[in-house]
Amino acid sequence: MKGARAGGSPPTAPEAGPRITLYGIATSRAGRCGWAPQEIGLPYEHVPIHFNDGSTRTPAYRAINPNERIPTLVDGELVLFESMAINHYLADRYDGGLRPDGDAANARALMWSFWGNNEIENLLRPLLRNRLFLPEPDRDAAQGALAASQLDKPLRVLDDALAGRDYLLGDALSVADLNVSHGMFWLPLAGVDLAPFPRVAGWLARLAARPALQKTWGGAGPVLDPRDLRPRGEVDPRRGF
Ligand SMILES: N[C@@H](CCC(=O)N[C@@H](CS)C(=O)NCC(=O)O)C(=O)O
Repeated sequence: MKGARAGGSPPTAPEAGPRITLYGIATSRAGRCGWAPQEIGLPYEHVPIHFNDGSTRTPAYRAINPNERIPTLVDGELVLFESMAINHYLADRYDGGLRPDGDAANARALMWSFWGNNEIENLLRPLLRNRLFLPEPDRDAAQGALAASQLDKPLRVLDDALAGRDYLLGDALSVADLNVSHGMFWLPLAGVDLAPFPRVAGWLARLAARPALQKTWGGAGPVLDPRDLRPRGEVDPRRGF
């Protein structure tokens, strides 16, 4: 049986209105957590707070996310931060086709999520800050170029992993695809040429065409919000996207 849950209780959809609340704008890492319930068909309340306008620094928000970062997901008594962990929870609890099929597949999905965090997102941060998210005078071109060149290796790994398959775990979409791909839709906007990685480009195009993702973007791709761009001096360099 695909994706039977070890814990036993059947996945349930809320009966009266959404019981899930997701904090964070869609073009941040919160976007991957909005994408998951859209795929699942799970209603949720969206509180689109931004990471750059002080909304993450209020006492009320700190009480649910002491990191002062987005996203945070609240499902009844459960409060979670870390976007990829949130998506694994949603897949496990509500499935909707995102739950990996069995222990080995689940382990591979977790492997890809940890990999995405360590090998891709750690590089996306300097890349996107210095090519998109900082105002032009504040960008460090050398840092952006270094991050772009360091992406070659993980992009090669991903391209090879996608040989003969449409999605990371095989023929079917899973939470692993949402987690690894989400920040990567910015790559072409940040000047990263995906032509040497045609399977990655095809996989991203396949995912970008999904109505569930387009709903979270509110269009065909991610769009910068003016609040994303804040001058040096106004932003703690350790914080932000
Ligand atoms: N690993 C965390 C990273 C969360 C994170 O850094 N979010 C950014 C927005 S994409 C943020 O809230 N930054 C605000 C800040 O650092 O002050 C996750 O995946 O949820």
